[in-house]
Amino acid sequence: MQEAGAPYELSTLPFPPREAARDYLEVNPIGTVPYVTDGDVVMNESAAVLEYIAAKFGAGVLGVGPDDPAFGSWLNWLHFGEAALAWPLALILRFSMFEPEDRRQPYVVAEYTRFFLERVALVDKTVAQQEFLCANRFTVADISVGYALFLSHRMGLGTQHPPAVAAYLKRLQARPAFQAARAKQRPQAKETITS
Ligand SMILES: N[C@@H](CCC(=O)N[C@@H](CS)C(=O)NCC(=O)O)C(=O)O
Repeated sequence: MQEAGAPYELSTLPFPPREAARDYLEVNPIGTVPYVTDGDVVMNESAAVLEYIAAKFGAGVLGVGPDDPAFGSWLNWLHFGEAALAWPLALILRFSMFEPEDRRQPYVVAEYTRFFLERVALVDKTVAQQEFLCANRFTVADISVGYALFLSHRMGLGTQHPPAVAAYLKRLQARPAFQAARAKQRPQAKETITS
């Protein structure tokens, strides 16, 4: 929404909400984030939310249309971020940090770290040759993949990002909309963590 220059309201939650914010289950029974509403529309799949925002608020510049030769590549990267990159990170986080110590699983963490980094190598090949993932411009596919890279960086995996990926993530983080989104999250995140 920041990239689209559209207004939005943000609420952050302690994680995982199914344990730390039980009331949230009344809103989203599966307890996951993100959870997005727009009037009567309710969505909880990240790639679908990005496609929705691009189509509805992106004024044609955040998405790629079916007549564009980059359409297939755009859809692929848009889904790659969530369907290939983000879920191994969720497993790593869960079994290295969120489970009680006696249920942590170093083998799962090591295996899915390897798995994640193999997939990052595919991003590396692409961003070593071009500024953005597809269409020669920034799109919501860069948000999808960029989010997973950003999360992995925050988890301490940034030192294992190949150089072109590290440079790509830096480019994304320098974007004014990224900076503005972070500034909006920060005060709420502080409150959530200390409460
Ligand atoms: N496929 C969903 C995944 C949503 C999801 O599982 N989110 C994780 C965080 S990455 C979550 O909320 N987990 C909470 C839990 O495991 O209870 C998406 O596209 O966003």
